[in-house]
Amino acid sequence: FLTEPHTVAIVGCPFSGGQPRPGVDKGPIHLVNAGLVDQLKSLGWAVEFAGHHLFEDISVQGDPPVGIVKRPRLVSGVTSAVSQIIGGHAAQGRLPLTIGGDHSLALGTILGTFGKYPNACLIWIDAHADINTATTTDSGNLHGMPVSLLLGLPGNESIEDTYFSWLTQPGVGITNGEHNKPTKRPVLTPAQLVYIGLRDVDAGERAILRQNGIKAFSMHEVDKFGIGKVMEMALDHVNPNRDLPIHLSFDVDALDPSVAPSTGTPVRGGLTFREGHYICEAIHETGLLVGLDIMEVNPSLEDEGSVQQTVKVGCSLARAALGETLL
Ligand code: 4U7
Ligand code: MN
Ligand code: MN
Ligand code: MN
Repeated sequence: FLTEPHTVAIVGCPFSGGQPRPGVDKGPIHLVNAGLVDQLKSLGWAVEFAGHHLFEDISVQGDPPVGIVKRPRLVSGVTSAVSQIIGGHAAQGRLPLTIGGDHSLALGTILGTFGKYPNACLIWIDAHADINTATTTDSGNLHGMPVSLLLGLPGNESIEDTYFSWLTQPGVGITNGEHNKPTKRPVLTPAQLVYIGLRDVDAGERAILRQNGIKAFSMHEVDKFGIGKVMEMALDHVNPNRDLPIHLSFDVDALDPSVAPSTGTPVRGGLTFREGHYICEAIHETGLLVGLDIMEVNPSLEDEGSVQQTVKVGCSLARAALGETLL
């Protein structure tokens, strides 16, 4: 990993199957219609965008819930397709920018980039930890569960083997003792992950974060230390020598609802406009960004003005992560 890619591939994923509210599948269309392609070109990037991925071939028939986990077959089908698309861009040296769509899509985006960059780190910006398992989830919505599946945490047995067996990396020196067969390993380890922006973490998720020693900077730490120091500490944790590739997964609900109102699960007390942009700018400054997600823009929620505001913020976060500066 030496060269920064100079082509960004915009991967539009109009998908809402990881949660119940219609409209989040219209997010990517709005972001592109707002001029995202030309905005990134103006920053000096070659931009590849070949239309949105409709995932029409993925079966929706016969997709019963597993326990309360909803639409496992659909989410699995779409996100495994996403992982192939993202993996292809990464393999070609392009920087994939996935625009969602709900955050279950990160199952695919992160496997995609970590397939090419297995030692990368994941910076997850969100009001939520999205680390419920099939056992801890109260909603059954897979957009609240991608991180637990990526980490291969216990509690997902009921869906893992049937639906998410593809969500692994080839094993490296790990063998299954009894048969001495190479086995698969999770996409991610807890040490490769850091959160910023959390403020709505379920009890089961808190236990998971604690038990796995996962580093998280909640809004409390953002208030206490300021976003500059928090970014430094976050990078020190997952990227101490500033030499590892970075995947940034940004859920717009990390921002305060006054900044990004049109999203499915808004939570008050979030990041300011500048705090959100500072995170993206600081990651750009590392020169290590290899994958970017802008997720959970839902243009069917709130009034037209709020929608425009949220869509514009989504575009400007992407621009900040891809090098837009203030001076
Ligand atoms: B998002 C929740 F219970 N934790 O599991 C759940 F609060 O991608 C919310 O961050 C998940 O928007 C939010 O359903 C998922 C809930
Ligand atoms: Mn969220
Ligand atoms: Mn999320
Ligand atoms: Mn949300």
